[in-house]
Amino acid sequence: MQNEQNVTVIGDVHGCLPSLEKLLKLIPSDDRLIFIGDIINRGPQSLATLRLVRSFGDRATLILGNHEMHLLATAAGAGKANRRDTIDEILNAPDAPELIDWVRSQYLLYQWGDYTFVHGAIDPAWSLKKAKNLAHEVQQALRGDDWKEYLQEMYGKDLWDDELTGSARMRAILNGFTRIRFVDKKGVPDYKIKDAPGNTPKHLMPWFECPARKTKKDNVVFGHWSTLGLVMTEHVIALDTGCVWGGALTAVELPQRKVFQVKAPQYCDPFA
Ligand SMILES: [Mn+2]
Repeated sequence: MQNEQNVTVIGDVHGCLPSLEKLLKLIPSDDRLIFIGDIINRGPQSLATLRLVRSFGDRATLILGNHEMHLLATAAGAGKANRRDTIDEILNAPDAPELIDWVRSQYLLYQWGDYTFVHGAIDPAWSLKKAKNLAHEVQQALRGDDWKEYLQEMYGKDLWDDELTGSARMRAILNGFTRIRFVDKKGVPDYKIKDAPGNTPKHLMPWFECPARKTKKDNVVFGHWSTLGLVMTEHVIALDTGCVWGGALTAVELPQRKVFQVKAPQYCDPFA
């Protein structure tokens, strides 16, 4: 049985507040909200977007995307500034400490009914049970007093291995949830390629099409991959439709899979 209340999952907002406000008008007001991550950065109103999502209190849950992790690492003094970052307004805000504390209390993996929500992927090598344990491990570290220390070496292309410890283990877990797009037939990620499927080397496939993937019978919802567009198959929902790039902001109401979508103005040029 599903929970009685519906849940609406919302794609990558990237600080596009007007599009989010328009979308929210379409969503039933008693739905719970799950933001699939990357609510901030790149777009024009990251601070106001973060404040709005936090103001929903128990109604909203945030899945941590690579841009939320980048915010946390930067707040921890370990961030590598990117010329397209628009997160300074958050870090300089009077309520920055509360906003950062709220972000680090959120989830790499969240479950509702038969659905599992992650920002980018579940590493094909992980069973659902293992993924839950690994997400929990990082979430506990982010919620702890030593979270800034924990994030000091967050950036790197580490691949998962059961033997990993320390910062390489943290990086491989974060990559497995927030950065994977393409993998080979054994499920090993390739972090270099970000295109839509079709322009990619023949030995690579989208992670969710990998025959070796251990979660292929689980229902997984994710964002992160704007060039993929809206995907809905028996077990997979992908809903980053590139609002910051001038695409659309998409939400899907569960369990009935009703789609809400608003066309979005372009704030970022993907080729700039
Ligand atoms: Mn992302």
